[in-house]
Amino acid sequence: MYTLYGTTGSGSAAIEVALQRCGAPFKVVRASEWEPDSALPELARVNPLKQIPTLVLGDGTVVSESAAILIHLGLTFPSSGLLPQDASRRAVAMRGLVYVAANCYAAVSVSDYPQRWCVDPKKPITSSIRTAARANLHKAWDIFADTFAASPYLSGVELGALDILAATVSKWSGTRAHLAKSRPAFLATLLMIERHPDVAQVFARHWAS
Ligand SMILES: N[C@@H](CCC(=O)N[C@@H](CS)C(=O)NCC(=O)O)C(=O)O
Repeated sequence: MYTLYGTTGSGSAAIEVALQRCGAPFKVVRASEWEPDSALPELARVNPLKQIPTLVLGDGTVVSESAAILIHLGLTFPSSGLLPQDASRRAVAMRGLVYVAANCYAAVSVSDYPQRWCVDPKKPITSSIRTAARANLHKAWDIFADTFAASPYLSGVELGALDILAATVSKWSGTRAHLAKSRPAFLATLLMIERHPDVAQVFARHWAS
């Protein structure tokens, strides 16, 4: 039994989709830095960064960092299709996962918490940092779209971890609106990923309209 720390509308959605693709039993513990009534102290004990998603394995091992969690699940459940079997394709998928985590997720975090990135957080400074973070984020997605080919999924013929993470992280900070103008074909790929039944079911809970 896995324990997943997360909450609605967060990156834990990606791990829920992945765990379901693996057929692995899990429970979700609602926790997030922005919900004081959640299991935040428990999350802080397992991940001092207090970030979600954080996954605790059956033996108590803690895995945080979305790319690491998805790679771990893909390697543990090879028949899930989370990672391609072919070594070169798998290397590209892992490159993509780390790319999204390092460049896109990180820029979302700066945009969400600009006050962490200046010693004297005043409104004009924080809003200037947020604007720059979003510009960097959108550029990182444009480069992602130009670098990672979809056929039809980013992971190949079937849905994989890279699709799930890209569809999740592109939900935030104006990314989809930007891609609608800059990379409409890539946005169509993200929307196709979202229509996959395993993704649609989880996303409907996380992003109820
Ligand atoms: N590097 C982490 C980033 C995770 C992250 O920033 N998660 C957000 C929620 S979607 C969070 O917990 N933010 C709270 C904080 O940074 O204090 C990953 O790739 O999983």
